[in-house]
Amino acid sequence: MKITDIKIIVSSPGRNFVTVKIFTDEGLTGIGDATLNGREKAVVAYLQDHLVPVLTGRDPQRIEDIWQYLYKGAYWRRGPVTMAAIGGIDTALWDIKAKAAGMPLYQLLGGASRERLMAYVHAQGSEIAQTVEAVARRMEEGFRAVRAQVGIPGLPAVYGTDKSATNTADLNGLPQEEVWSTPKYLRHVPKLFEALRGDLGWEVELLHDVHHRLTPIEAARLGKDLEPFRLFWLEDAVAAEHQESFRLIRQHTVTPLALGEVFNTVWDARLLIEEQLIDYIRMTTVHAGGVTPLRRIMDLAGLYNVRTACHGAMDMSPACLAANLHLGLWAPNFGIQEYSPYMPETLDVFPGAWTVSDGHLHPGEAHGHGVEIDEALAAKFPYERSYLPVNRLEDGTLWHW
Ligand code: GCO
Ligand code: MG
Repeated sequence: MKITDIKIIVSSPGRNFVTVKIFTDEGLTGIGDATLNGREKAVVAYLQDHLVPVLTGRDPQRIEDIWQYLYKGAYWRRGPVTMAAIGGIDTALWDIKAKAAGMPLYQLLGGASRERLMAYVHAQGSEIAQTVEAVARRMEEGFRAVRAQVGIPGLPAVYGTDKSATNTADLNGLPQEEVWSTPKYLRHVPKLFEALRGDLGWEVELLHDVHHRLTPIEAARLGKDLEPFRLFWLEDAVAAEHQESFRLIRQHTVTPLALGEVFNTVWDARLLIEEQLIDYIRMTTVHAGGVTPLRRIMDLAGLYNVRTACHGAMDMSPACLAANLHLGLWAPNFGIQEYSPYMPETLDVFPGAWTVSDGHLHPGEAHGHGVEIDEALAAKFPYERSYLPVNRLEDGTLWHW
């Protein structure tokens, strides 16, 4: 088999997606997600200028060699742009290999380790009562695990509490600016979880995303304050450049910790995994550089009691979610899968075999990863420039978003 053509498709059915589509001389095609939210065009250039030219004519079945060629062979390794580009190619190659084998991808990985994958969804409100109501609605929809975020008194909408606060541009087409106060946040969040447990009880798994904003000692304090409410996890408690920070946090709290959505290689997570400083690794197919490396990372994590929890926000396309679901169905150490329901136009452009029911996901039995792209429809949704917001403290200091 030979790669005859590779198309890089940029479309915006509800939000921007970069999709790699690989064509072969045997008529099989495969797709992979290469979306890097707010930096889409950089990945497109990396793919078009540097990867497509070296892949045409190669045997698409030699996935490992191609991955090594793109990673080691580039000399300049790692980084979100590089790894998202490689991730798009690698996912499309696994799609083709599984189609050629006549089986769903999870079978090729070693078969199912479970019947279905527990999902968690988001619930938010600007006030505690609203978030409690939103979590209750999610429970009624059948979800067993819900991430709860709440607005902070005295601050405008913060991360995770207002739909308009993600991936938009201000009136001048520039990133929106948010305002942050750690003391106000730390005072308020435990009250949310107290209310949630008081009103909704103990059956539901509750999660919370700090979105990188605390220092290690602040994160340790929050973890302690939340202990009575038995969270499923506390996510991205600090900016993770210092993996060592988690030694301190870990010593002080038994609240489980999740991390890794911004990681792009195993080297970002090695110490965290080997020292068992986290409970869940949140790396996802596209940003980890594809199925090839993520499978290895999941296996390494399994050796150290760390479970999987692939990042599944809606800014990664259904092709990424599908690959995550195949990996999750196989992984002996699967933990949970984030699920952020897609907009209808996204699902029209990316029809797929995966299903969601009763709070659980399944990748389906279609050959490959089971998601395709409707190219004609995709062409009707052209790219729209957008940014993730930036964040400042009340005195104007730039902070982690
Ligand atoms: C999550 C994430 C997202 C990210 C987004 C950035 O837990 O799902 O934190 O909300 O902010 O994916 O592009
Ligand atoms: Mg997150």
